Amino acid sequence: AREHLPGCPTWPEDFAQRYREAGYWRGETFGQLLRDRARDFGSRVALVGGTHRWTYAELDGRVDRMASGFHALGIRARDRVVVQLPNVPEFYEVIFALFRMGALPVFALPAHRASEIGYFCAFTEAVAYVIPERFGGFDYRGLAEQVKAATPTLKHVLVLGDAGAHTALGSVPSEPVTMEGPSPSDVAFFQLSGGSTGVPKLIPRTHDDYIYSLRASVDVCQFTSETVYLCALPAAHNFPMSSPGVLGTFQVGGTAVMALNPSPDVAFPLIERERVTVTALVPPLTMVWLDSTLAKKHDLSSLKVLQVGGARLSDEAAARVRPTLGCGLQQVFGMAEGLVNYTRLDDPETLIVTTQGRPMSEADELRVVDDDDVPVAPGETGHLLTRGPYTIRGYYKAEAHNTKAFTTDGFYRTGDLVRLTPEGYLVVEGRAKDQINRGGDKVAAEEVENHLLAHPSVSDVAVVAIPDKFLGERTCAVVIPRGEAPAPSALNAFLRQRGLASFKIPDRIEFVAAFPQTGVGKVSKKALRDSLRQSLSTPS
Ligand code: J2J
Repeated sequence: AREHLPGCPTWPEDFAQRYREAGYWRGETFGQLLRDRARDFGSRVALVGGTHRWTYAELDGRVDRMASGFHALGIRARDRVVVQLPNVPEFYEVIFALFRMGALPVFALPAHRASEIGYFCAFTEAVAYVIPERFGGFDYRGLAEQVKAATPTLKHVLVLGDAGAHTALGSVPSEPVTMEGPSPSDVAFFQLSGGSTGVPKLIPRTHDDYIYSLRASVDVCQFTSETVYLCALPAAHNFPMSSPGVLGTFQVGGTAVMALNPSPDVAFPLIERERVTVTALVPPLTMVWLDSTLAKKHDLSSLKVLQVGGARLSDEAAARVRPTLGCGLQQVFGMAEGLVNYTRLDDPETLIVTTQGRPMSEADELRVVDDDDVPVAPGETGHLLTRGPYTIRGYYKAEAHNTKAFTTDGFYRTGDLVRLTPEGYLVVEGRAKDQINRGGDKVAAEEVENHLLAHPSVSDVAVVAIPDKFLGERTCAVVIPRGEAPAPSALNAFLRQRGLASFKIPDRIEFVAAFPQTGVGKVSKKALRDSLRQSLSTPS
């Protein structure tokens, strides 16, 4: 066996062997997967978006050409490439080209800015960075300029659209080259962790493990070559990529449709025109779709299933999906680190409406434990730990953190507080990790705190969640000022100037003289959340 990429923890050999023998890991790679679909479904439409409509054969050919171009630029197997593209078909052209070469995409979100991108490029020693010319009113070429100047390893900025001073994506003339390609057990890409630490953690996923997660997903979700999947959430996110998402759609030879924007005015016409059968949303978007008057103006009758996940969906909103949109609901509780739970399509309505599903694979091992890692009584709420054939054994180059995030026997500490129903379904009751789930967008408290601590008027700060009707949670930064309290708007401007993604900018800033303490003299975020909840709900 060849050496694993340094810094990527992997499964112990006895587990790997077991997962292969059981047929979970079948020795496939993404490059070959697309080649096989092009052979079996060549003339069927694989990908629709913008003005493009690519069959499997066309996509396969485009991917080869893009890979040759990358090769001509000097990009090689195992090189890291930060990919930050919106929901365009080229997203999949780029990442399959990298997969085929064995180069490793790092999936950035369109919302990321200099702080996050600079970190990804530096930490992974990326050789290239792929951006759109502009998206959502933001010009990514300036950001790339800034990041390139700060990152010595970064040789290429590849731009979809007008490249300006950079290189246009797909513009590099090249001869077809034969490349050896990666091994199935190699890392295929890096997903991003929602995180709870000062800097985002990178998640190494292998061809073997991720392709297994696709197979298990399409099985549970009953995707077939007739499936038309609408990618409405950001394409780089693990949910629309793999649960079963666009890659699951490719796994079975179906059609994926890219929506540049998840709002009803963009998504509903696409559903009508392309006869979309299934899509995935986070809870706040689900509410927007449920409340949209446009639902009556478009023929949404092709839509059979709406998947909702990323954050807790209220039972009330869940119960409205079928009557309002005329389609089934599937709750999805997943994580980029691995484990994905689904309610099943034929489950009784009460399970679908009130639980977040059960593991998709019989090989998923789950433990629900107390603070001392002792299993709780059945039905009690506890910390969810998990291990299995598609759940990572450690983050990239994060040895110290990995000893805390994983048990010694390899279980991932999800940081979620769950309860198991008598049927064996999971209900997400809360969170133990220091993170705010802003309607599916994950904000690591410590990351925002560290940025705020750099401001001269901030003596100390704690970022916590406050309840919100629409997003479920919003962020509140509680600040102990140094001297006179600065204007909240000045602090937010400071964060933007430091290049923080806008979903991490605090929704609210409160000033206090001191923090409530725990018994051991640490800030008690629980007490802080409780007192905020009280003060925000009492009119002053
Ligand atoms: C409550 N909390 C949830 C849910 C995720 C499919 C679906 C979602 C993700 C995802 C994903 C939740 N109810 N239904 O990768 O493949 C919270 C939990 C979890 C964290 C993971 C997928 N669904 N969550 O959201 O890596 O706290 O993945 O640990 O972004 O989101 O976040 P992320």
